[in-house]
Amino acid sequence: MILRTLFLCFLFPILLGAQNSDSIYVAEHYDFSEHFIPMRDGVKLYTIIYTPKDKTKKYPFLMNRTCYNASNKLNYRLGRQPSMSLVQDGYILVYQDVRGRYMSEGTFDNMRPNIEGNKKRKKKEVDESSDTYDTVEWLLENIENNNGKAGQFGISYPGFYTTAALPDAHPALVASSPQAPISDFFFDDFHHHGAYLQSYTPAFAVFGYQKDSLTRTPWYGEKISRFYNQNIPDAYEWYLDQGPLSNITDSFHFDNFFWDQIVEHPNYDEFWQDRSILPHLRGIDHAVLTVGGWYDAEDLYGPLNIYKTIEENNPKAKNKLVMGPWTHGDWARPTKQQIVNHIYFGDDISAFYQEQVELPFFQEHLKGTAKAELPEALCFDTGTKEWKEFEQWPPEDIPAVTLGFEAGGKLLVNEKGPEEITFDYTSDPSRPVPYRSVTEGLTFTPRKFITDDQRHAARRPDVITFQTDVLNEDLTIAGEILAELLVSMTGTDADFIVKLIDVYPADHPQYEHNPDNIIMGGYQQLVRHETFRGRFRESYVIPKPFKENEPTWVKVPLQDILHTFKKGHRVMVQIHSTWFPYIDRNPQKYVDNIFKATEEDFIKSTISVHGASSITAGGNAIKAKTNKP
Ligand code: PG9
Repeated sequence: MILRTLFLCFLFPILLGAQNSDSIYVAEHYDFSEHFIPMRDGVKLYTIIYTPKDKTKKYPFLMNRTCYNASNKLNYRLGRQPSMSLVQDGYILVYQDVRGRYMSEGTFDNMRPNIEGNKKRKKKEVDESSDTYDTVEWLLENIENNNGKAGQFGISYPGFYTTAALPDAHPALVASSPQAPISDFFFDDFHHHGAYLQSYTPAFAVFGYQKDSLTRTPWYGEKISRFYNQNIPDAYEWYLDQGPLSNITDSFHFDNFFWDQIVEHPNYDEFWQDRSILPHLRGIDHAVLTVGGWYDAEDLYGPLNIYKTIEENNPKAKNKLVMGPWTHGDWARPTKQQIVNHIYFGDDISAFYQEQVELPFFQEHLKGTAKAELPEALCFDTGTKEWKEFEQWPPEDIPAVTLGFEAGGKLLVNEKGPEEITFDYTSDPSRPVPYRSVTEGLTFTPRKFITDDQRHAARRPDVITFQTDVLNEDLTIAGEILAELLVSMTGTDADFIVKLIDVYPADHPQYEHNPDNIIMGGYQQLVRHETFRGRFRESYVIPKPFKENEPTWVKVPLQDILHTFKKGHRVMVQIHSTWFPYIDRNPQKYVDNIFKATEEDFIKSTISVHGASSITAGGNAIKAKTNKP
């Protein structure tokens, strides 16, 4: 016993390197094993399994399938996935490299399309659903001391794998938590309604890796590493200096199959449609807890639309939604103070979620040791900074508001503006609207902009800005937002960026937690934004140029919010047509594929937004007025 204590207290941490107490806990309470699990087509998937040492009880499986290297979970370093609340509650923890990634055999396919078909166990075709099915079957038969039940969770791309297991799920799979899941790559991550997120370009590094190599370490490729490793103090100027996206293709074209897919499929063609998991979310009868962050700049479309699609198509599913004041994956981090850029939302918000939401969810469905009593939708109001419970999402008992535009930059509430006026600006792709209020270096993916101050944009002539009078009472907007813009232009193509902004009163006090000592008086906090590439206004599949100076409707669906604009604040809307380098520049002269546009294609365009335009904010605004996702 003395030697064991000595090992654990002194030698073990040294052996594990500077491991934290979590790793020591895992090593003390779990046994580790590695496996190559055979799928129905013979391909073997590398799987790491941690089984509780205490054999007096039987445990459910809790599985995480990933394209980001299961080997990161070696040496008891689980990286807070799942949370320590779950680790201490005791589960058989399973981490698997998906087909064709890292140590697993087979060929990787980006967002591998789901193969429709009941009970795939009788079919030889494979997809993520059948791979998960076969994995659960093998675990039940080969891992001792299991209680016959399996759960799964995943954040981001792993969240897609969690979702992709839902159709034709194994009967033992009874609890799933897709967290910031990708649902459709044409609306998540790299694209926003057809516009490319240029600031995301370094993120391709995670896919600069050779498809078929059996390796524990990623291979980023020499050229993409240039993006990944260099110190660029001003991404706005650097990307502008790069010129059109076609120059970026030349920079790291041969290292990256994913970039080639983006470039060769600029429209919502079958390549992207086949990879959306949304059309397959049927026949689901087990518990699903979908989690997202209101400030998740990578995957916000995914959690909202996966929850809504399951809700619409699966009456038997015990389908819940949690939306917190988080950026990508914050809820899984041990963050004490939840701060997004300069905005402080409160303490222990992630701990609350881990201990009071996620843990009881899995305990209830995998062990029967708790009754989670979760509401249908648990959503954080980012204005009042408090959790609110809803019987449905979007709620129908909070009325949607209509926002209209009047001369002089007046934003009207529940009133449309005069149709005869127009609001004109000249959009110049050589001097695009910066997406940050400060100079920012190269980012792996964009984050801080999402609650950033918008005063730098409000002062630009190529941004049209409208704001309400000072609110004399709180105004809560809950649900979807749809901007219906009647526009005309001297060019033949354009993007439309629509922003909803919370304007603080001039005397707003500083925040308690304000590491950058930002003056909050007059702060114009971005609440929600969206970019719509106008060529897709009639169809994401068949883009269409604009006719010069012909008034044309463009409907811009913004992601849901739950935000109370407090008494004394104002509501602001900004509309413009460049937002750089967050969004790639639209040449504004129609070309078939903007990824292949050349310098000569880029033109200035005078754009008019007509007074008939308006925004509907709240409830099912998008669903009610469009047939688009
Ligand atoms: N959705 C995020 C991502 C996807 C693809 C490339 C880079 C990032 C994620 O999985 O984190």
